[in-house]
Amino acid sequence: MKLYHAPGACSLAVHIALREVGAVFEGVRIDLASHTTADGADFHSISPRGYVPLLELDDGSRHTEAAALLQYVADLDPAQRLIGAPGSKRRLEVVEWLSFVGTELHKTFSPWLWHKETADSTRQAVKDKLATRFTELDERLAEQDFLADGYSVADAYAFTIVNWANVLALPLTPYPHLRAYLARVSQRPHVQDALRVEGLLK
Ligand SMILES: N[C@@H](CCC(=O)N[C@@H](CS)C(=O)NCC(=O)O)C(=O)O
Repeated sequence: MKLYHAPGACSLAVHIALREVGAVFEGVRIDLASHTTADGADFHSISPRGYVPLLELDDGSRHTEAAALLQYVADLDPAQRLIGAPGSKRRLEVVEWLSFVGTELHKTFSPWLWHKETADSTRQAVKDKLATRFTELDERLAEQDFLADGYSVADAYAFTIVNWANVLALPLTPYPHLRAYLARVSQRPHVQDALRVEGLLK
């Protein structure tokens, strides 16, 4: 397998999950500013939308969408319990959180807060929406250590996206449980490995 990814981008979640299940994979780093691979190839010829993450399976097929890739990777080793069995309540819960992170967090941050041409009014509306979602997460994480019952791929995804608040200097001080959660997830050995490989550890 090959994971096309960029340091600290949403692809970090899939990178973490691949390590959690012990998958054998090659990481291919993409420069998202120029949409090129390290050897100068045009990334659009590989990923027509120009997006990471993209997972290339050993049969050569290419697949996208973080939430889908996370489910696929979690299923590679059910013993890791990164997602529940089909039809189980755990699976429903994990997929529910994957969808929440994808639609309520990931696509609220991105592209709006990453593009300097975003109007101030839009920027403020996005920050207000994120604040309500962070409050909800903070309340949940006051009650339990992870989003679902036990660590799952939804946590790899949430960890990756909520950390963008730190990069973008959005204060997380009002959310002590969310901050403790980020610290908890970051200490997982495979999360540390992924952060190290992506050059994100100080
Ligand atoms: N719907 C896609 C979105 C992926 C996405 O937004 N990727 C960003 C990085 S986090 C990207 O590659 N952006 C490059 C660009 O906009 O050209 C998914 O959920 O995987």
